[in-house]
Amino acid sequence: MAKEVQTICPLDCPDACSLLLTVQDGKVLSLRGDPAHPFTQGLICTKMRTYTDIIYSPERILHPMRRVGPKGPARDGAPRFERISWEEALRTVAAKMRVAAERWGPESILPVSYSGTMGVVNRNAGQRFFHRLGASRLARTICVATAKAGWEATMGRVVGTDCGEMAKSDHIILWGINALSTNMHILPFIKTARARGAKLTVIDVYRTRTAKIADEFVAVRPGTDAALALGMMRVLVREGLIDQNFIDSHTVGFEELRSRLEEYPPGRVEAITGVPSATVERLAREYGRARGPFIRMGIGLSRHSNGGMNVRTIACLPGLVGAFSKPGGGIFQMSSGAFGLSMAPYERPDWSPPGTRTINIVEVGKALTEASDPPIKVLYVYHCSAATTLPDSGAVRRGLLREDLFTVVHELLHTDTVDYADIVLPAPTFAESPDIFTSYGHYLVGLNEEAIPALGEAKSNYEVFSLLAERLGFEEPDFKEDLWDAARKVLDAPHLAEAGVTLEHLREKRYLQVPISPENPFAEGFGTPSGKLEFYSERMAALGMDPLPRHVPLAEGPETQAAGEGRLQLVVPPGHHFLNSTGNGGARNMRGEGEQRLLLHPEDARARGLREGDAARIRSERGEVCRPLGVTEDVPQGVAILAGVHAARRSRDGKNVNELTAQRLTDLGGGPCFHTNLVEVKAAAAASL
Ligand SMILES: Nc1nc2c(c(=O)[nH]1)N[C@H]1C(S)=C(S)[C@@H](COP(=O)(O)OP(=O)(O)OC[C@H]3O[C@@H](n4cnc5c(=O)[nH]c(N)nc54)[C@H](O)[C@@H]3O)O[C@H]1N2
Ligand SMILES: Nc1nc2c(c(=O)[nH]1)N[C@H]1C(S)=C(S)[C@@H](COP(=O)(O)OP(=O)(O)OC[C@H]3O[C@@H](n4cnc5c(=O)[nH]c(N)nc54)[C@H](O)[C@@H]3O)O[C@H]1N2
Ligand SMILES: [Mo]
Repeated sequence: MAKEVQTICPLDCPDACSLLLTVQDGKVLSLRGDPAHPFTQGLICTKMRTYTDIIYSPERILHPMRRVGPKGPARDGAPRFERISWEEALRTVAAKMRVAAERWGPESILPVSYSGTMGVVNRNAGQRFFHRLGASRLARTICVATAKAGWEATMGRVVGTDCGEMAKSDHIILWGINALSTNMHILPFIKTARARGAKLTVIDVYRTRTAKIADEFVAVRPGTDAALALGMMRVLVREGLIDQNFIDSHTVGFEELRSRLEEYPPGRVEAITGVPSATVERLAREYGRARGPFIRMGIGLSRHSNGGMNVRTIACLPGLVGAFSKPGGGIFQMSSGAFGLSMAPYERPDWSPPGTRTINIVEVGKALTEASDPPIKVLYVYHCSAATTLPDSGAVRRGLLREDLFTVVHELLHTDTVDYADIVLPAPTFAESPDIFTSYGHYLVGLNEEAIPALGEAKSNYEVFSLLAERLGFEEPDFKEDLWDAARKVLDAPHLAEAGVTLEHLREKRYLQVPISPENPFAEGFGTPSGKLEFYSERMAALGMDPLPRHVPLAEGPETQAAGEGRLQLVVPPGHHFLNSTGNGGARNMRGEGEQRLLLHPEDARARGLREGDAARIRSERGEVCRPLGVTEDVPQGVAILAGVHAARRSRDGKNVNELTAQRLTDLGGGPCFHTNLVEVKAAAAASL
């Protein structure tokens, strides 16, 4: 008899859906959306609809293995791994860690993890283990750190108007977000608003799937959104389209901002952003006159060298028009700050010896190839395909090839990273492993219990660290707790208890809303030092940054190349059928995404003698890749697009897109600059593909 099991999607996506799995005889037959989930309402994305391909992928890692061949991708088809027992795997890993700690000090051990599972307990399962070990700490800044820091500068608390409020808006701006691919559950709200006459504007650097369904697409040059927002603000102020009452009572720094705005007349804004000055003016007027203006800001525009400033600047717009008090008006980027989970008692940062070094995940390439005091000797990678998703993957790969580096990879699937492992450990999918979940797109906490037994000998992150702790003789009772004990700790916070968000209640209901006012989470004030929305930020000044919003030229962009040099600005956004590099192991996702193509404007292709389907060589200061060309007017001149994180082993040239991206850090929060790249594009011999 088939039964349906309610679960939460583990993928790193703002929507954190509730999914119903049809299970029979310990096998997942299909997945569908849970119609009762208030935010996701039964809709399911293309990545999850086909997730049984991943659960039952021929590339699933089902047993612990050890490497028997050379490091790196297979060349001659010879087997490079042999099956071993869990006992042997754990003994080997523990022994390597012990020896490294003794000979080079525990900082020679580096954990690298990010977001294969968003389950709160499993995602953070290694924290207390590595802290107890005294290992190098990892700054997990690869995704939202810059957006968070930029948002905090203006708004304080990382929460926003509930996206459900969009349904009441009359003008929605999707700014730097391809929601149709990455946040599709907001589309029903937008549809409702449009049925009532609302306008949808999309601001992006190329015509995305989402831009194609909008009423208006505004193409902005990469990394120039702050200038666009400042230009809009100038129009709003000059034309009196502002809410002076809101400004007087809920913001600081308006007078300083007003003088700054004089530096951004429409002509200058057009020159920086490429947006015609008449469009800047009209967009500002539409925004200022809207009954309920709603901005959904994405994270894409934060992945630039000036990303923090971009986010901070756009976040000023609703402050000028008082959008928060207008029905359907407001702004949203992330909801993460609403959950207030109690992480420290679980993660035990107090166990990490004072002064322990921190390595930024953006700079893992550098750490593996350059760190010397001490060098990294043991690398433990879990739920992250470091060789594929981290920037400057050429440097990461060179590090992973080091013969004196011992690498453990705990994975579901045979990823690029597994190719470099000394020991491979099998992990379960979310269908096989319980956890609790928050979200960064809504305000619901969710819970998941196993729907099927683990395949093969898969063990969860949580289980593996408990076993390793035992092998290393860690006596603390924490390591003997079960997963639900850890979940209970994490949920132990007064505001959650007050709202009835407890483990017991979650086990019964499966998802629960955390307390927040959906219309205006800032009704009680902003979380800034002044308690107000800060146009002027003392905290930015203290960081040595401009306390006012401004446009900062990119570290690699039009301003940094000589006239006639002709390099293009490369942007590397997410793929529709992949979740970062997850999806490379799913047959239908692979088919849907197809081979990665370089997208160029017809003029840029012509100038290089390139036609549709030709092999193009794309070179940055970091490295080069070859891709077939797609010629399209969806991409503005001067811009190049390589969407999706296709695995190196799936690419004809054996390289992934992050060969081109840099380990450079953003202006705020120490995040990655995935989209700040100048590249040279040339015709290549067809055989290069
Ligand atoms: N299908 C799919 N869904 C995903 C993911 C995926 O890989 N695939 N990844 C998940 C993860 S981990 C995350 S963090 C989120 C990411 O979600 P977000 O970053 O919030 O959204 P994206 O849709 O990636 O939007 C990035 C958009 O920003 C644009 N962009 C780049 N630079 C600029 C700029 O300077 N200005 C403007 N205006 N736009 C710019 C890109 O072209 C792209 O369309 O999505 C999650 N959902
Ligand atoms: N070019 C380019 N690069 C990018 C991005 C981009 O848009 N363009 N996006 C960036 C962003 S926003 C992010 S968040 C990062 C994400 O980077 P990663 O954290 O590397 O994310 P994924 O590529 O999804 O890889 C996660 C891996 O975890 C495995 N996994 C899943 N569940 C489990 C589990 O329970 N246990 C274990 N041990 N393994 C598990 C999956 O099989 C998968 O291989 O990538 C970044 N890299
Ligand atoms: Mo992300």
